[in-house]
Amino acid sequence: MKTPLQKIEHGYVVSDLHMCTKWTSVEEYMCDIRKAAANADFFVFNGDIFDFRWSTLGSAAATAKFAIKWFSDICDDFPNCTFIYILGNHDAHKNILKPIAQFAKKQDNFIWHSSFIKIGSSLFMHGDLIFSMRNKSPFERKKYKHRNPVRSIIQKTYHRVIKMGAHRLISKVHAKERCAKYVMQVLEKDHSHQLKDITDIYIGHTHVGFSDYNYNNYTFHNSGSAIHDLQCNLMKVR
Ligand SMILES: [Mn+2]
Repeated sequence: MKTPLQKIEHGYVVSDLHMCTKWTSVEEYMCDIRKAAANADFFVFNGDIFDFRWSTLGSAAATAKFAIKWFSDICDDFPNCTFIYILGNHDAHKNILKPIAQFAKKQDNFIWHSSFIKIGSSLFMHGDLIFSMRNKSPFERKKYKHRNPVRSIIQKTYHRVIKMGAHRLISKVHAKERCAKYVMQVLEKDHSHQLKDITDIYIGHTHVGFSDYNYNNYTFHNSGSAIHDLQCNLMKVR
């Protein structure tokens, strides 16, 4: 029987690594991620860690296989750290569900959830379920992608657009004030019971990193993104 998270003193969070894409800059951050994991009780990977839509691996199955291998390696390298994987819109794919559930069963220091986790007084969620109007509850992921990655020729075009700075431009729209205000509105509207004893809310998804932003008696944090030209915000959990 798994007994995760007995110690929650030292934790870290990161999100939006968008691994498997042409535009991930994850390699720049791996050294810091591993250093943090070496001294952590837990490490939250808060969604869009792998990118099934823009994967260069040719298929959803190959991308899922990569994901399991990646978590398997890091879990084995740091057995004293519990790794927590929350899905985002780019890794909520049908192909990952069965393998990740099987992996969690056999790996003692790994847990996952489709949409959120609470650790102490902190709430972690990727953020896509909050920003999606179609979704009823940000605490319950109902839909999963099923398609294979887009074709290589389209990826090349999209890569060119990213290189031109489109992502930085989109980032400006998601200023921290706006982001916190919107998240708060959604969570307090129908889900205020989920906020009991919560002081800190950690999200990703908008790709704009910020820490310690106080709004409405809560403290908001966003872990940014490891995409070229953007800043990945690896954070220590308060
Ligand atoms: Mn996302």
